[in-house]
Amino acid sequence: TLKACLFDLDGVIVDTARYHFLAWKQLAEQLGIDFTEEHNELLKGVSRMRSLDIILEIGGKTLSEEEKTALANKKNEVYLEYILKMDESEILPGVKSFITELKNNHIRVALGSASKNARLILKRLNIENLFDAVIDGNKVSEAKPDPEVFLNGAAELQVEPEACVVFEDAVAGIEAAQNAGMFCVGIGDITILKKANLVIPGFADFNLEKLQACMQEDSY
Ligand code: G16
Ligand code: MG
Repeated sequence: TLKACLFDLDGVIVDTARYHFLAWKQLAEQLGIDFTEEHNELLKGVSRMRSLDIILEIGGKTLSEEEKTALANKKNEVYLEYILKMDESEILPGVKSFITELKNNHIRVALGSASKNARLILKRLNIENLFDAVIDGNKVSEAKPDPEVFLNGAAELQVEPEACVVFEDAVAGIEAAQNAGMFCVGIGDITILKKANLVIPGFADFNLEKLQACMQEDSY
């Protein structure tokens, strides 16, 4: 039976990918690297340092660790300027009422994000109090598709992985959920997220009853 739901942040609760893109784009331009929205897809769900490595690979540049740390910090400062302007209106449609429905049904809720800024974003969206646990980029060492982030979430909630459902928009995140032995709901395009147990375009037309019906049907 379902006891807990674990949510990815970017692409599931809020669309911060746009702000990551604008901040990386600004940095790439300063480095003389042409960074496009198509390239940005490669960064989804990936850590900050790995994102920088991908951009440097695109531009064919090699830098020292010190230089990379300075650039990653610089990008984050620009990103934070966007984040600090966010408010509740940026929560994606239906997700807040779905989480509220889970809480009303005594299902525990956690965040499982690669972002080190996750708590700040939850605060800006005024939904930090909805989460029983927050596992973010400060708490994990292994990036998705490693299951660490979701296994830590289950452990903090004191729920066995088999009783957890993960909501993810990135392929690496879906793989992480599967590596953790959890039922996974993909948020987005079914042709990209085909490995998920269930794929929905968003939470607008979704509820707990539908989730439970799909979990029963699934051979999982
Ligand atoms: C998010 C984004 C990634 C970003 C990562 C790290 O992950 O999808 O693009 O690189 O966080 O973010 P930060 O630089 O804020 O630590 P998720 O797991 O929430 O989708
Ligand atoms: Mg995501």
